[in-house]
Amino acid sequence: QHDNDDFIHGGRGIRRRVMVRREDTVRYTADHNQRALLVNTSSQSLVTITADEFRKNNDIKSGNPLIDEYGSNDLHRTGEMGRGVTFVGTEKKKVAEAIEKYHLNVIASDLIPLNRMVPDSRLSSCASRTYEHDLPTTSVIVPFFDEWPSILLRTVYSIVNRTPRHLLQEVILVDDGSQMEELRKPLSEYIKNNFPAGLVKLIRLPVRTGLIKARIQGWKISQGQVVVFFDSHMEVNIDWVQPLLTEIKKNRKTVAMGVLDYVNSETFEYRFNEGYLTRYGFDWRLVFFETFFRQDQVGITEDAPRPGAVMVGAAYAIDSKYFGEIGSYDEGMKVWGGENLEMAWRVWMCGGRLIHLPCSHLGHIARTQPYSFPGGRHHIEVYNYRRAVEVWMDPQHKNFIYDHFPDMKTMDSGDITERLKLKERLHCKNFTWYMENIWPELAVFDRNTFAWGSARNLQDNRCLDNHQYLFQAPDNLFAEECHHHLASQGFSWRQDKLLQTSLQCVVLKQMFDGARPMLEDCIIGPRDTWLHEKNGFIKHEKSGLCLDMDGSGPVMRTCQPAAISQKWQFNKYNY
Ligand code: UD2
Ligand code: MN
Repeated sequence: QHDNDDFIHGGRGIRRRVMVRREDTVRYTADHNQRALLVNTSSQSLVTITADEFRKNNDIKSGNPLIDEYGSNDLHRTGEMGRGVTFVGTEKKKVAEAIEKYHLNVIASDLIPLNRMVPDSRLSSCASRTYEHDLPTTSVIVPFFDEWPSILLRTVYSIVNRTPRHLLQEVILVDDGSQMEELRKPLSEYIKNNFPAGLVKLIRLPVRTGLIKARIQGWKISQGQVVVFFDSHMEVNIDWVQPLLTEIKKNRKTVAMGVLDYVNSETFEYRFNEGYLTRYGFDWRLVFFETFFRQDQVGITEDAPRPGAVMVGAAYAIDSKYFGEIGSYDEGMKVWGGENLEMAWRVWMCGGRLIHLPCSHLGHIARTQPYSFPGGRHHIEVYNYRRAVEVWMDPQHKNFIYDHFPDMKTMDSGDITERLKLKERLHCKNFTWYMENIWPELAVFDRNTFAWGSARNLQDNRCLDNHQYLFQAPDNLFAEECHHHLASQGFSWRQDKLLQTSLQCVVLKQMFDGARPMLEDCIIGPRDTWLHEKNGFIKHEKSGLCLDMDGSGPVMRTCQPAAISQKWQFNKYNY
């Protein structure tokens, strides 16, 4: 009964969402591009209306007046309350063309009020929270490149209408050298005619510099005590800013993140995961993904702040002066990508904190990038990643990264001496500290381990493989021809006797001859321990069964000392 519409697209381009599973809570699957999709979402119902009805309801041309913070009182308008729109008949073809061209449905956007209200997506306990009146003033900085006008303006309306006016210093739109004709003159005129004088500012950069530099330009002219960075296709929820500002007021060295909801790129339906909060993680491929919070990270109440490991990129607030002190962004990074990892590592390692605020919600349209990446997307991403990796990681971690990006090790990624000086000046901790304290979920293959690298079966010569968590059967442990790349074949036999691959541990759910070993998060609960004899057995300690191999892959068998199929060799031994 679920068609694709019931899925939420991960949509950070090629950076797939993979995940660490929490049993039976949220189920994940993947689309044909191996992009991970999240199932079990709550959804507002879609409205299907005809083209004529669309036109009748379309109030965009009459201009939307500013309204109070709870949105329009006409809840029947097209797309009101975060409802999506779908198309019938001849409209469908036009819509398909628009999506092809803009990677999202600009026709739908034009039909939905700029000032629509969205459903309250917060935990129910958030609704009754009250916040101090006296909080830091805020500048919201929105860089954009060729963003469709109604989408950009809906972002602005939502900020203006749903941020307490005494806290909103300004909204700064930074046009990063857009080429789109539709964004020229009408935009500045629209702003002048529709928003309170001086509240919404527009600066235009003469050439495209990428979102990282564009954010810095916006920050430089901002006057608020706090800055918040936005994408140009977002819609904020009720009381989104107060939780962030409250935490910054308590501790100025705070990066405060809201929870991202999803605005569907084809229907513009506003969706959210009821009661489910997302944390973010990364692995040695620098794939950025959604995961869950550990039990020890959940506060006294469910809606209390929770520590984060890395950040999604936009939708966070930071004290403006502190942003400068910790080195804003690496201005050597180009276009898009990597700055979110770099900033999170830096903030944690240099004495700050990165937290999630469950009561701050913001909707974001996920879509693939509609713009070009000079030199190619892969090149830009690897370039930015290399800058971050070279500055912040220790040699041992860098090697895990290079193992996945062979072109990165020798590539020229510009001068990083200023960033290294910054690290020195701020007396930052090292990456080993970060891994042990902030992101222990990810295996540091060669730390506190007896054996690591690939694990090869001496009989059939295949290696244990995690399939890079590509969701075919996410819990399974596989065997594949050995290529020894850590991302899929990196396994460690740890000093605490756990058998771990990148993000998970090998466990046995049932203990009988013929049982299949599985992968599960290491960090939750007591995990199975294993014994290993150099170039010999890998034995499940509790059951006494030995890891063997058959046609379908790894399997548990009664130990037989003579069986070659029960002999395993790691490619690196520390003893
Ligand atoms: C995610 C983040 C984004 C940023 C990015 C990695 C969220 C919701 N989004 O990207 O904030 O951290 O990962 O870098 O966390 N833009 C420019 N100039 C350019 C390219 C983009 O101004 O040359 C603008 C663009 O119009 C948009 C913003 O930068 O408003 C982010 O770009 P995106 O929406 O394509 O990135 P997204 O959501 O995949
Ligand atoms: Mn975006």
